[in-house]
Amino acid sequence: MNNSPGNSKYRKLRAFLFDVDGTMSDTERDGHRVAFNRAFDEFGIDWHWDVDTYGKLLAVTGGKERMKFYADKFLDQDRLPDNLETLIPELHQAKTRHYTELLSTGAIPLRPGVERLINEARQRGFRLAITTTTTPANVTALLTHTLGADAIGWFEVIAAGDIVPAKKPAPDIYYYTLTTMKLSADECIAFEDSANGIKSSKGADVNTIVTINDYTRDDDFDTACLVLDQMGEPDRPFTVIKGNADGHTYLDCDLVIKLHQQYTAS
Ligand code: XBP
Ligand code: MG
Repeated sequence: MNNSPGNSKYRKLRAFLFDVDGTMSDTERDGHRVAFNRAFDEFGIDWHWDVDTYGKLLAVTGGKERMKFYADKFLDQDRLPDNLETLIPELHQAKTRHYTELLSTGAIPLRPGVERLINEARQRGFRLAITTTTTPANVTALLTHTLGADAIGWFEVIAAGDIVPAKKPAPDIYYYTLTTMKLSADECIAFEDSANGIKSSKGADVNTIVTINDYTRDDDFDTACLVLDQMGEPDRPFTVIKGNADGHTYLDCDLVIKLHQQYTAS
């Protein structure tokens, strides 16, 4: 089956693969960062990640990996807690608790256009998946508190956290998703917000649409199909940062299909 009847050079687009942090929602600065700091306070550890420091720490994906990176690269090695190896998973558990509590207050909404695009994709029969580095409980909390209790069931695969050993920028989380859905890369499109995200998706050959945020606006998105400031709404047009939106002012399924055709044409 092809998107254009009688034209065999196009693969049919079947699935939308969504990154979570930064793409579906601006979770990093006012969500994850705050939750890390609350966990440090709870454990009586004198670490504090301000907004700028956290931007540097985002070079490493995964909360446990990020704390290890901070301890290795940002701290005086003579002042590290002795029990760092066991402390990090404990801190991370506390951080996940603080993060999900924060989401349950409704403090962190979805980004513009995300809910609209998901609804349209569902109506038009596209298959959906989540491909993220964050902990599964965080995905459940975000989807539940923004889209409702049923939303987790809209996604055929929730590929998250430690489900693959090598996190983004490694392509493993995308390979896992494609294998589980029994789809090839050219039947999918990914939505990402960061250089680590697009390295991962494109590493698995999945074409990718990027919506930037304050932490990622200077990242390298050379391989993206389209780079936008946000997905946009009918009354809130996006700004195109790179690529051709073909006259569209917000990201809908027709634009996603066009980009997919353009980028998978042989
Ligand atoms: C998300 C991440 C995660 C979160 C923290 O990246 O890097 O580490 O910041 O989540 P992406 P955990 O958007 O590319 O998936 O603390 O649950 O690991
Ligand atoms: Mg992201």
